[in-house]
Amino acid sequence: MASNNRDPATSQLSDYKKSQMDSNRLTTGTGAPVGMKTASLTVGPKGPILLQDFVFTDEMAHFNRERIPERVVHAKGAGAFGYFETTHDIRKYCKAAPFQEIGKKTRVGIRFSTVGGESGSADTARDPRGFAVKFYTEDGNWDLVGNNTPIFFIRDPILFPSFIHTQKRNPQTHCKDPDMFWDFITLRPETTHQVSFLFSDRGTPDGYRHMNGYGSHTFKMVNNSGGAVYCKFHFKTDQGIKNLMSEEADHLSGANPDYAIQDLYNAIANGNFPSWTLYIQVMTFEAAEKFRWNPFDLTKVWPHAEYPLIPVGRMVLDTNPRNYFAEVEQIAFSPAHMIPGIEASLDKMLQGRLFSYSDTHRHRLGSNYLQIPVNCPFKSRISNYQRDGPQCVNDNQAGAPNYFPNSFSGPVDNVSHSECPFKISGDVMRYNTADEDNFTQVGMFYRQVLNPAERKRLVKNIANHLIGAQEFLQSRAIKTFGQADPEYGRKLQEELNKLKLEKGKTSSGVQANL
Ligand code: HDE
Repeated sequence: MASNNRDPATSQLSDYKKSQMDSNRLTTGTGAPVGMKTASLTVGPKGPILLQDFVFTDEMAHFNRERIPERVVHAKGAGAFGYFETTHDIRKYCKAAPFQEIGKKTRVGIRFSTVGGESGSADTARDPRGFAVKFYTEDGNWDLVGNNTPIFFIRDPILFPSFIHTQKRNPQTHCKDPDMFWDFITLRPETTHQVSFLFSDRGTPDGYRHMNGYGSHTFKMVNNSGGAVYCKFHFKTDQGIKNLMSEEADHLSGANPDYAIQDLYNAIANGNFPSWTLYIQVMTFEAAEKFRWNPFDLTKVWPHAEYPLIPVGRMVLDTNPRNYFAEVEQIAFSPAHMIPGIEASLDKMLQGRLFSYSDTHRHRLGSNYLQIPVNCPFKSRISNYQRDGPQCVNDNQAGAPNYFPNSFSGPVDNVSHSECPFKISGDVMRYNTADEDNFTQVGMFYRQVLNPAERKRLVKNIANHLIGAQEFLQSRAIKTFGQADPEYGRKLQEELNKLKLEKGKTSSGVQANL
């Protein structure tokens, strides 16, 4: 509720005041009332302070520990809550709890984010956007941890730490470094597809409400009879796609670095609830074996003409977080948080992520991160043999036995919840994937997805960034983009030549998280 013609985000404090009957009693962390909050306990007016001043030490010691590690990627973000409602029957593919009844509503928590920037970085920087959804189901929490693009830069997770280092800061200068970025990109041509998305208009979405979300990976869906198919998830924005032109995005980076957080908060506070329609693409196991590309390659899409979108339901965000740290900073998504009916595919990138996320949560939030209220599966009671550990804040499963098997009514397993069996064979070795088809779909994106004006802006956006890299990297990039489409390379060369004629032109004015 906005007051004095200010938007809901800027009038949050006055709205809070209106919601309070009386002031609360001020206490220490132990609940003891405080006599005076504005003076420390001193010997005489000039000090020193007594060690017995718990009001002071309690507050100062807590303050000293306020920061937890920020996410190593996706550090800047906005969160909200709402529901997912199933509108179409997909039970022939999937037995997952949210899809078992038309009209069924499942609570969701969502976090949108930029990727490369730190927690205080600008919302409108050129970057992919994270689109992570937590479904609180009666079979446990299911996280679909996607981005606003259906593809990714690499196809083997072993490259991820290096790739991310090139998006972040130079180890000596602590500045963003176009040499690092373009060196890696041009040495690993499988990045060309996602880099082309990134430098198109889609690299600077207008806030978080006007973009799609994609599960991106190939997942497996299992039905009630044990039948399985491969699938991909697509959330299409009901607000329509809207992107910022680069100049506008650059301007907003300075004028309002929190543009996207504020936009989402205000829309929800004003009752203008954003929504997305969920679709799936489905591929049978037989079709996957014959598909002309590796269907598990995250640098490629499944063509919609062959694998049409099947509608599933609608996600609506109707609730703002009550506290950012508690509910957004501490929300912990993991692709490994799956439920019966949704399983992993062979996708190497997905496999790498199945390890990485819960690992980072144990470091960032502690080994009991699933006890934090926003992560706690409130629709499904936790009953297992895990005990103790730092910050155990629930009843630690009280007197229930802590070993299995047991004869004393501890929780029992049930084979009906087992994963769907599948066959796999192959020679164990490290397979080099660098030379797989890196360019066919990029050429299709350049020629068929983008219109002439969008192609022009794509080339301009790349040139404005590439101009900051060394000449040999520029030449390598032109060759790479030219392999996707000769015109793409040629236009990039022309644009770079034009920029070089403009005296002193460098990429330093371009706001990008790369
Ligand atoms: Fe992530 N990613 N990622 N990522 N990712 C993280 O997890 C990682 C990838 C995505 O709002 C981290 O909790 C690896 C693809 C989102 O809290 C970390 C690989 C996609 C978020 C991590 C990838 C994503 C993250 C950092 C390559 C889209 C933010 C903090 C194998 C399909 C979630 C954290 C939120 C966050 C690892 C690639 C999406 C380090 C190893 C592909 C939306 O664990």
